[in-house]
Amino acid sequence: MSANQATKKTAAAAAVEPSSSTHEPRYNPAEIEPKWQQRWADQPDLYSVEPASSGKPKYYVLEMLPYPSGQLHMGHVRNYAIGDALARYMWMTGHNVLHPMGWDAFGLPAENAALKNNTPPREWTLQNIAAMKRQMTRIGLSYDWRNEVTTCLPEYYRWNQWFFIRMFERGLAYRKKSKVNWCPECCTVLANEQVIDGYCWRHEETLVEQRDLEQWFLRITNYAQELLDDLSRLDGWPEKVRTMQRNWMGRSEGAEVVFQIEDSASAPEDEHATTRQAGTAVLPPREDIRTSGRSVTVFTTRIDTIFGATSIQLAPEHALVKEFAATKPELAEEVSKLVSEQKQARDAADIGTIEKHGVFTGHYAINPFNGERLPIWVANYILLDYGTGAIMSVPAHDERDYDFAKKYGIEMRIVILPRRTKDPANDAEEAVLPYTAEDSILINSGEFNTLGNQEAQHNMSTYAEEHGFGKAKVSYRLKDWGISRQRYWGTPIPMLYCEKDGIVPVPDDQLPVLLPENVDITMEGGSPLTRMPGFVNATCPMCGGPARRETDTMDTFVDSSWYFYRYTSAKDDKAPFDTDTVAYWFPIDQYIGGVEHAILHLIY
Ligand code: ANZ
Ligand code: ZN
Repeated sequence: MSANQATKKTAAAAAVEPSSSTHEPRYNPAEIEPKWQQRWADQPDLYSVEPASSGKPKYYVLEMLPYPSGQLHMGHVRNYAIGDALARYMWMTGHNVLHPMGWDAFGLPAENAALKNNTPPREWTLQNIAAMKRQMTRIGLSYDWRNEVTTCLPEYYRWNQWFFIRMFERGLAYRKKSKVNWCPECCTVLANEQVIDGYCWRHEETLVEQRDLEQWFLRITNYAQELLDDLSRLDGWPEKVRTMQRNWMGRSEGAEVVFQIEDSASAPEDEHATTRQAGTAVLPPREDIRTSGRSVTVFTTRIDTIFGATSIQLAPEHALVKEFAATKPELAEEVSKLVSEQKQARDAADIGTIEKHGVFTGHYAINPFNGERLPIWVANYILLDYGTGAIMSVPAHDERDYDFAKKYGIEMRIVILPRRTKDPANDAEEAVLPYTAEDSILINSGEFNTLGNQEAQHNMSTYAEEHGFGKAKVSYRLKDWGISRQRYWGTPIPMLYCEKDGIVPVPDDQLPVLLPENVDITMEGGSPLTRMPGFVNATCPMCGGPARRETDTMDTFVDSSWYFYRYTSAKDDKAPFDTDTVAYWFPIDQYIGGVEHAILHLIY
């Protein structure tokens, strides 16, 4: 503001408030703020919760907890000013208010800062917390600091470990092979944030690969339907957020159908397969077919189109492909190309859009609805970890199958038409493919002809179930939550590996498994924990023999998946929280946070 403007403004103010001086500024922060800050500091309980016995109605204001980067930014102030105003309003209207704050204090930036400035992650983090807390206090945010939560301290993360072991005991925490980002130059696993457009952040010319590593998962898919159903109980949440969550869980109603695989030794000399390279056409049913005893199960949302299936497509890493390739080196080679194409696509969404490639396996499956022989292909657009990793391909009625079939000359057969169809033969002739409408009627589908697609889906699923080759099935996009990180600054996963007893949890009375300090953080060779014999070498609680300690740490979303319970009794050292106190404060009356957390953080 220029001096001139300032004078004008003061003069205007003076006009409405004649008592204030024209020369003194009306608001002098340097004078007035320290005065009130001191008054607040003199009353440390000013914003503390009262006991339930106060008889006042309770009100829980929860704000997303910040990552302690070192300085508040305007985004924080915007979010926290809302919570502050609300909490004050609730106090003034006679409520018992819980208005807590904490620090989402584990995570990669602390390790990067440690590398850069040679400060240990713990020290760097705690300094940042102190600085941000000073700022919050200075702007007068009304927090109950008695219930402060700092996720990187053992008082907190011991309960992550305790929860993990409880989940392990119930089969909800488990290990399986899964893909990680691997930089062949660094020889280490990279976090997603360290992969920039598919390249290593430290090696601009090195493409990051996907490698299989044994990792820990939480079985959140057990709760997919419950999560979805309960979205309708989230009154007052923006519809946008609920829609994002619904899409993330991605419920699909469809069917699984089992196709028997033909015994290739018994298969007749097949001119289609040999002369036209790859079994381009569907072959008619044969009386003398023998099956190999093997089968492939597909997931489809359009079982009503099954008479239009003209091939089976497998994900490149499907178990059956490995079997087929074991005796066929040419196939193995082609498949490994498809696998690496998928690896270079960054995520599932990309896989759907990459240039489609595939290879014929030389094997056939039998359509259980009409006995036709369908060539089995491997295709790069089929995901291993959705549905069953295998599909029936219906090129006349599916975009991706259409592109693929067109490229490889695979037959297309029309089996659905618009309901208004009077002359199916003619309309089929004139149909523009792919014809993908939901609302349609069946043709070329044997006893199911003329049914509407909904009825057909129902009848065909039932038919498959009655004949023992399929059933109605719901699939979800939601996947189990991979929580292993090959990093230092996180909660150690409290598990041991014993040669004799296998995977053994750390006994409760040995918790917390402390994260060691004085660690040499370098990027070389994965997590620094693997290079600390004092951490890795442990004793098996079952047999007393030597055991190796798990060196993976937990994803920081584990920390932020339950901090809002901890706020209700943050100093409890007997339990993660007290159920009576939680029962009093919950449900949270108002949550304030950014929409960027609508999925992942808020779902976990
Ligand atoms: C045959 C079919 C015919 C299909 C048709 C669609 C249309 P949503 O709705 O997303 O669940 N599919 C199944 N598993 C797959 C996988 N692992 N990778 C790639 N595609 C897969 O999609 C379900 C449909 O996506 C399934 O239904 C299957 O193609 C395909 F006219 O089966 B459908
Ligand atoms: Zn043992």
